[in-house]
Amino acid sequence: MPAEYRYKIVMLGDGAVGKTALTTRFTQDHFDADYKRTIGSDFAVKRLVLPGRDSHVTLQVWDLAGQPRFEIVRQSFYRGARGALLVYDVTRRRTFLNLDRWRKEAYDNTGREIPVVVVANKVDLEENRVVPTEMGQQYAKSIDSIYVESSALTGENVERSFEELCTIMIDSSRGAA
Ligand code: G3D
Ligand code: MG
Repeated sequence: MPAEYRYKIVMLGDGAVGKTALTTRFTQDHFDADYKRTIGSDFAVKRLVLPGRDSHVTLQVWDLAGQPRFEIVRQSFYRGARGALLVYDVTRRRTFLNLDRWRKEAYDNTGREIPVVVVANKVDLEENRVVPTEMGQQYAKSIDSIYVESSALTGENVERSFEELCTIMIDSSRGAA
């Protein structure tokens, strides 16, 4: 019998880095350029089978619009979160530099360090790229995390980002048990 897991995860990162596009691509397997700006917070559910792990995971993926005005929205967003995709846009340096702010916000709201995967999104825009691979890799390593390059537009590595996070969450919950 495969092991069954159920996790809530949150999408973190600056506005327009592709959090909603990645969530949509992952949960509905398509890229919707007209997907409405996230209002408040919202979640989608996806069930996945982890390759080589004999594990089934039901993921509740929470997506938030920027910095919500209401503290209550932020509290319910982070409540019970077990992991996060820390997303930046490889064509905008500031979104990379702000990753630590998002980690701090997650820490302040969950009271602990949750497992994260660093996601360098929009790698299809190679000609506009300003954050090189090595920089992202180095950052991920410095926070003891995993680095993935993705494109919500082409679908490249979208599923993998979520799968890597699931693997880390499973391992850390085993470690805690
Ligand atoms: P957010 O949820 O983090 O705020 P969105 O970001 O998912 O709303 O994406 C912001 C914009 O970037 C959207 O464009 C979206 O289509 C685009 N985008 C997201 N991911 C990718 C990607 O991997 N490659 C490219 N080329 N574009 C991407 P619009 O024009 O609708 O604002
Ligand atoms: Mg969004």
